[in-house]
Amino acid sequence: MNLPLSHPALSATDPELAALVGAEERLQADTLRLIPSENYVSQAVLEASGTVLQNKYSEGYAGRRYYEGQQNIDQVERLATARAKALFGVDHANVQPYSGSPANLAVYLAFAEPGDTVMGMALPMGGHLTHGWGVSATGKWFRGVQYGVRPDTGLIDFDEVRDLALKERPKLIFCGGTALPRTIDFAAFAEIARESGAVLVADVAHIAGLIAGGAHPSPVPHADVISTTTHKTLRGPRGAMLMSREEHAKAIDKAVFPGLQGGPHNQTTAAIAVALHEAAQPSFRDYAHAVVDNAKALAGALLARGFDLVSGGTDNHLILMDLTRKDVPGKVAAKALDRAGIVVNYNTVPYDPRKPFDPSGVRIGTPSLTSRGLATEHMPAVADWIDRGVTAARTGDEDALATIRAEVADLMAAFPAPGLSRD
Ligand code: DSN
Repeated sequence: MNLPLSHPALSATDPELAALVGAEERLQADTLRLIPSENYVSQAVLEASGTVLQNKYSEGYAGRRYYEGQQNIDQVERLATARAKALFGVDHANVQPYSGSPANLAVYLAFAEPGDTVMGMALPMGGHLTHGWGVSATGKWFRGVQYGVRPDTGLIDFDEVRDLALKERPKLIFCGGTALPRTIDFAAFAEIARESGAVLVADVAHIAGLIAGGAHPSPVPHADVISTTTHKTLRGPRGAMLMSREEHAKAIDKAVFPGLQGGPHNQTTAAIAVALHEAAQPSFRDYAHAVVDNAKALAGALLARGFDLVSGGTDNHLILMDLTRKDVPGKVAAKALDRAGIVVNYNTVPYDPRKPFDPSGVRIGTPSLTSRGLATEHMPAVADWIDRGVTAARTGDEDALATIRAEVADLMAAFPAPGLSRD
């Protein structure tokens, strides 16, 4: 590996900032990145997102802009849109949302009025802030009612979801979230949405790449609207997309622009187009399946080491560990693992008796390590480092953390990261 990478203009103009970029490149190369919502984009995606498309204002949509000079930008956006439609098999795609939260807010604008009831999974159960949780604008401006998972299984109780939907008659029902280790049953949600007269929104931000690669069932044709970020398992730039049936296309487009946003970030649209092209290749199917295989192998290795996993394991890219029985708070463990070169995030677990800023759990996932080529045979070593790191967190053994950090860097050096290696 050839780090730091050369950024000649940046280094000449702003060496202070260039040094920070170089340090981040080194960090991403040397560490085992296990945050399930992160990944490594390809060099092609990186290049597309750093182009002169940055310089252009393009309010409106292809062929219907408020600024001239769109000869190329229109084609870029049409390409991204066509690729999204083909990859996910949808009638309509809007690639302009700046990220996941604005994308979801656009859905509210398209289908609900302030004060309307909306339903989603509670944040501490694995949902997302924008699914009507109280501290979010979506919970302040709308009346959020929330479902969870069963305490005994860690799984969604569809009888509870149905009862709540029929009682509350929400305008929108969100399925999906940020800490869900199990397959989402889109058909079951669709039936409940139909019975209760709600618009079903599948927020597949975490699993979009798995869906594209055939490693998770698709929300098509069950969901009315599909919302996703583009930078998680889909391995694109930081951005988002909204997809739907034709009947909702106008409402969604109007909500994104002019309802909520100004000019689209054209350099991001270009990079989304590249990522969608990459995700349509046969090798991406292999990637998506390898992400799940790795997560299952890692879950098995953690269970063998006495870790409690919410729902008892995983069907996807994500594992939620409850460290209560390990006698280490999630935050203490996450910070110790960070010192050991293993990057995770602390997370609430369902029915967590601790506070969100100091919860009982740690959330991990396999998208990034799989992008580097690690396979199931490496998962026992990863589980072993996590186990030793959590033990060292409990005992305050900084030497043990330093030893793990060196071992991690050693393995990572053998698996160059996309976007960070120049051969
Ligand atoms: N921040 C994202 C995640 O980590 O899952 C959700 O918005």
